[in-house]
Amino acid sequence: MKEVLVKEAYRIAKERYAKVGIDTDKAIEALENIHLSLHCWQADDVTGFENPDGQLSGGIQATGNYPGKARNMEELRADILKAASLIPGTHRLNLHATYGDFGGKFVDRDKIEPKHFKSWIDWGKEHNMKLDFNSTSFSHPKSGMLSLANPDKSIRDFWIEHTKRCRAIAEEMGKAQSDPCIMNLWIHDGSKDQTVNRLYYRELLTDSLNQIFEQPYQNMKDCIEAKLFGIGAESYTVGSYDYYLGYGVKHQKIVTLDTGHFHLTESIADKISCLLLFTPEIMLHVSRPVRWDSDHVTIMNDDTLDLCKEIVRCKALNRVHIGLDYFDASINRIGAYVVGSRATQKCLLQALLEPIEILRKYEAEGKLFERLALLEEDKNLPWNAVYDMFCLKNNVAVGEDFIAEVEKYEAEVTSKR
Ligand code: RNT
Ligand code: ZN
Repeated sequence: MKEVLVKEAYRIAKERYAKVGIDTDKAIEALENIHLSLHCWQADDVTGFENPDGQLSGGIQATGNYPGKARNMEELRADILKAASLIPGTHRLNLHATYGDFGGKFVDRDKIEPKHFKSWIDWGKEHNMKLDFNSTSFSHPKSGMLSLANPDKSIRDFWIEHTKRCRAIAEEMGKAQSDPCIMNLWIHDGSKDQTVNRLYYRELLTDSLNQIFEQPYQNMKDCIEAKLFGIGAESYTVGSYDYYLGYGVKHQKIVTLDTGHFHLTESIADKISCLLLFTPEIMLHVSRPVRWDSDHVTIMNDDTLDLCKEIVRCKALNRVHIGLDYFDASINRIGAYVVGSRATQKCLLQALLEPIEILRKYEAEGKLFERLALLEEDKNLPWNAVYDMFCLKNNVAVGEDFIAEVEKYEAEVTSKR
């Protein structure tokens, strides 16, 4: 993209936004301070390094067999760095427990230790990427339909032990990066058909969580992720939204909102202000459900825009952690990373550029036509010139130029795998 054009368009946009009281330089600065948590699992379809031939279980599915998926840690790291080089700003990396550096040996989930993540910590430091973490209860012989809510004590204890160890690993990560590691806990527990024991499994999960969270930590934060249903677990999910909302409020834990984990007409944006009032912080898994929790690549649609606007309108950027969670195996995986991350940033930027003071003044004065009119005109303001400037400032390909870069990496690297 011609630099002079980007600069000229930005000059005009800056003036246009000034008319509605918005400083575009400040919006760029604010966007630079938002660090997305990039999900490591987009590069290899949630395979991990524990058992590269293992099947993905737990009611989630990566569909497609586009060539070039990362087959080992070196490839995964290279792909993540490539993707990050096309996403303006500095970002975090969200690791699952199955992505440890196990040195070619099988290390069972109840045996993982901080040492298995030492090379990730070093790598993160080297590349200016702070780490977040996730326990992994799926894709394992003991996963079944129930993990932390399993009536079989030995299985439940196995997963409790795993999750406790994950918290200890997250604590080490947080300490090493002098910034809390956000640890997400999602389990697939549920049942395909009707159960007559809804309360019982939830009691078991509560007991497991209480044991897991017994140990306090300073350098990690706990998140609990709710879900509506999974494939093969359509009739009942132990960790439903009502369940985790209750647990989160009672025990002051962070509730993770995955945008694919609700009824499709439910507004995730509307949940932000509620959680902010009753839970300490919020974790997001930004995704795109198409007809179900399909984990399509995030795009700049109304759902993502509404969500970002709510965060900014609530002045809650310092209390909301923004992670991505989608896995599309049917297109170039690095491209998918970049499209979803840039789309999220574009939504955040539009939120930061909203003439909120004028809108709120209209609302306070009962000028409802004016409020509606400005909301509509806001959609027409040249936010895209501001995003282009943001890319230019961060030395990242502007606009569609990144497509050629992804293609080049495909030709030179991923197509040879
Ligand atoms: C599954 C949840 C969960 C996973 C990752 C891999 O529905 O969204 O967050 O996608 O942990
Ligand atoms: Zn998720």
